[in-house]
Amino acid sequence: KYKLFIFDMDGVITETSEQHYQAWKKLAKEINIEIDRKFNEKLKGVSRMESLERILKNAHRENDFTDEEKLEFATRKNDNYREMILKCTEDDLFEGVKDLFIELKKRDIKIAIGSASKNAPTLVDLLGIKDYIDYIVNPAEVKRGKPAPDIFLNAAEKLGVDISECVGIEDAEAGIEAIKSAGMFAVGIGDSTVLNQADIVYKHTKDIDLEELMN
Ligand code: B16
Ligand code: MG
Repeated sequence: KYKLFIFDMDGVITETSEQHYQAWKKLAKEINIEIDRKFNEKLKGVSRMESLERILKNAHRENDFTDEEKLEFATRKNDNYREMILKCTEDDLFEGVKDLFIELKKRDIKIAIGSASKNAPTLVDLLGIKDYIDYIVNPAEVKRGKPAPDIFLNAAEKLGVDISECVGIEDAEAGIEAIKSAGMFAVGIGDSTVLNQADIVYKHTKDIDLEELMN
């Protein structure tokens, strides 16, 4: 029935939102802006530059900086973030992910990563899952980020799989919206009341039931 599973990364196969938060918090502090964990929820699944825009806007500082300065802020944040994630190992992979990948491969189903993160290839390496992944979407290559469908459509196109044979797995509302507007089957990970646009929701990635999905 399905020939390609496209996984979001942050919140689906691992959790790097804390590192994103710490790196943004550090950068924000350097330009006299405070952010908290509640606000960080608004940055999940959002691209690096858009995250920075949201942080500045929230502090009413969006007109205080040149594009060049903003680029420097984003680079500084990313340097901090990369330093933090370099400590990631296979142990940081969510429970059940590896077994799920093995099961998908057994069924000859392709696996792609559809993350908004430009650091996805680094994390895939560190998490030790490179051998299972057929394709990692390069978010720099697609026009629009989530909730636009581009990231998911790009994976299907590159692997030559029909949209009707694709499943997208996401933990963020914007991600589910992206999968649905791509016309794919959407699996939500998290709270079913929040991810109410998804076709099916599991609390955790380890709860994904392939028998249920494939029948
Ligand atoms: P980078 P996902 C997203 O990952 C994160 O949730 C979001 O917080 C981050 O800003 C974005 O990636 C871009 O990341 O700065 O590494 O390019 O959930 O789409 O896997
Ligand atoms: Mg996510």
